[in-house]
Amino acid sequence: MNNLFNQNQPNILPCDGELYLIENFFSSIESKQIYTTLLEEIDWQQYQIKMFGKMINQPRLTAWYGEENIAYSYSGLSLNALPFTPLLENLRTKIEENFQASFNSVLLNLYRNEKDSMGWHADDEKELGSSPIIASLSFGSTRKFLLKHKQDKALKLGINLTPGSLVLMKGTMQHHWLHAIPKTTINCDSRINLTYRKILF
Ligand SMILES: O=C(O)CCC(=O)C(=O)O
Repeated sequence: MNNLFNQNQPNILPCDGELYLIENFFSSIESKQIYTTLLEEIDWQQYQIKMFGKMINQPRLTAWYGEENIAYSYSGLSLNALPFTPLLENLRTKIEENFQASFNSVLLNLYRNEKDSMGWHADDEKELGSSPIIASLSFGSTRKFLLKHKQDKALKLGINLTPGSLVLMKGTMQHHWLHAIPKTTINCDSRINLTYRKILF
């Protein structure tokens, strides 16, 4: 079994956690096929969240898939997982085989254009355990992934998430770093992101 960590994959974070970027985890042809299938067959939902006492649309569409009876709460939403589709299962297997990790669910985000975004947050929900491994795949348009250290405000990073790329977040990263996908002024088509996670209870 492959383990990409054994191939001297560099950690992009300077301290306090691990983040690995594997560009071309999927080829350009594979990425286009995966993107088209996900766009068509995923049950995309527009959820609302409460902000400053008002219900507003989340600035993206989302979906939640996983093994039976997996529920997940984030941003005040409580989601019950739909069963993995064959494609979601295949993507999971490919990541698990390459990293010797295991996942039981996936959160999908559809950023329809440059105005869609994800605010600053850490994936630190208690269901994920204290130092989760999260694998994040990107398809469609390239978007910027921003990172900032929670305590040391001078520590900031930005990486381009190109189609077919995989980001792996590990170790204490979620304790010390926030991440976000900001809106952009440059017009762009949609992007699909999948974050495979292991829900512990
Ligand atoms: O779209 C992305 O790359 C980020 C997704 C993310 O931060 C999340 O699902 O928690």
